[in-house]
Amino acid sequence: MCKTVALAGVSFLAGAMALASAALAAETPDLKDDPLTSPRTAWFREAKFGMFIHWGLYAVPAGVYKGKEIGGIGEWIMNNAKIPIPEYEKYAAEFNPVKFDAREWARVAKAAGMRYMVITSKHHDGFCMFDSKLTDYSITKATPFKRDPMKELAAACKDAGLKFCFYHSIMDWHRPDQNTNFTPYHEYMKGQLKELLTQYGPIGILWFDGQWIGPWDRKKGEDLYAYVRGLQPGLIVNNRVGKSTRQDGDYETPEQNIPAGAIQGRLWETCMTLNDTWGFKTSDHHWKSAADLARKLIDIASKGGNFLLNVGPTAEGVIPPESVERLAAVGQWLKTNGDAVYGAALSPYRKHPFDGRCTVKGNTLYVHVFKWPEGGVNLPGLLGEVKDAAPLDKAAGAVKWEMKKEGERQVLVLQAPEKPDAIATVVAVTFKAPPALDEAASGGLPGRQAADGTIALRAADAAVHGDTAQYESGDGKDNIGFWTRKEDWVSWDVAVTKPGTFAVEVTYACADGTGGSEYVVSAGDQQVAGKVEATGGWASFRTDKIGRLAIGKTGKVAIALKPKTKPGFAVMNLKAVDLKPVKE
Ligand code: FHN
Repeated sequence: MCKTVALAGVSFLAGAMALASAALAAETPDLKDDPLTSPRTAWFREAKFGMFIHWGLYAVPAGVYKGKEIGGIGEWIMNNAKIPIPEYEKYAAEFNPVKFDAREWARVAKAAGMRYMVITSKHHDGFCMFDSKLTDYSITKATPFKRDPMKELAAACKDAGLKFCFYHSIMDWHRPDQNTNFTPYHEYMKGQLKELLTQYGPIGILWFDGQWIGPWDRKKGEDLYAYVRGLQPGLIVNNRVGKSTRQDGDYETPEQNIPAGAIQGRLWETCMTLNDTWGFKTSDHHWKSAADLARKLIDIASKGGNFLLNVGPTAEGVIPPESVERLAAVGQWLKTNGDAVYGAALSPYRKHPFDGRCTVKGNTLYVHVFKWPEGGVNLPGLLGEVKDAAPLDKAAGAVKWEMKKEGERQVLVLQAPEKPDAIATVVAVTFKAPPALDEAASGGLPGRQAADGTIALRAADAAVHGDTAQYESGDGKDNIGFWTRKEDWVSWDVAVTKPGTFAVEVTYACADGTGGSEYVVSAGDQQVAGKVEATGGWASFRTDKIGRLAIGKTGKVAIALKPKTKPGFAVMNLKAVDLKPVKE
């Protein structure tokens, strides 16, 4: 009896341990999985398009304080208007979003063709848009609304088939103690993240922000990454969990701009406003058009990225109608053409030889034509045999196509259909095998040599190598910036048709006190050295003639700019490298 019991006991114990270890295994995340290929990120790589929502107390002032319009983005009003904490807290008593309807917000996202929703659980102002046991500074305890909108949105997204995700700010203006003794705030933040990751169901992404504060560092970011993944192993975490370098988190987060091309070795997602502010401002009517938004999505997809497009709901809980209208139009286009975006891979062209973009899926090259030129679209350098070419939108009519020989290379010519799409006509070109490109023959290299022999290399076309340097645009910026590591460098592949000797000119900006970095510009085994001088500001550009380079052959040549030293905070803001032929 005893033996049986013993045996039974042993098998019971073994069973329990097996269950426990299975549970533990489920709870022990694989922190080393590669985000580029892990099953954990498959939904993100398929989704391509998500809704960002900035919603909080800042929607009450909506950009106005004491009767004055406050400049800057709406959710920064506490900082920009220098509103003292006790003063700002008073907005909570006015925050009663009686028109909030979680299902309507999920419907708007779905109708836009969005596949996930990232909403501010807590922005920099520290106000919690969820029910927390760790503070009374929350929507459930400090406002007449009392409900937990995050609970309602989690349910609505589940029913709508949208991934529900949180934005969470590390910086917290309601906790100024974080700047003097970070520990108590650190525990508070981790406690709230535990609430968010254990009380709202499966969470797709934790979108950190406000990581730039002094007390935060990459080690804390690594620990926090492991902590939140331990709570939900399937979670995706952005690079702002650390210090937003390419070593932090699972993916890059370019903001308000679209990189020149794919970010080598990393998933990435551009976040962008629909007007100019993340949080609602009554005065901001600078809405992007539906066509512009859809083309941005296409551009991003052609470079292998995701698009996180923001709405800023009002204090009543309403998504501005101008946003709803534009999102619906983008969704309408995606209804017909979504196959060319969702789960599509990046274009074989780094520089497209027509006004449009390409994406790829299996044996199909999707050609997204924004504007049809006279004579049709020419796609040089494609390899392989075309089986068919037809618009995804059957109502557009047929597309005549022809694969021509042009010297050594093939050129696919697509003629416009009868009814091209105002946003983009997508032509599905089916090959017998996955589409491939002879880049040198395609004319689709980032760097090109002009008829006069000049080689003009722009920041927007550079391949960026390293952890922090990145292309930045908007507000007068069009340069490689955030260049805080001398190990980071940039390059361009150029199709050289006219070899020779070139004068090298470098256009850059550098704030006072941060000059002095030495660098080399190389082409093949040739190189010429330069030194960064302070120019008076990160947007005050100057051009240095740094010497001469010889390029002795035709074909694809890699031209690189590599720092050698970095005495200051950053190397430079690089706008361009120009190689001008020298008459020997
Ligand atoms: O300061 C925030 C800003 O308010 C907004 O949340 C954006 C969205 O990515 N992130 C920070 C600025 O980089």
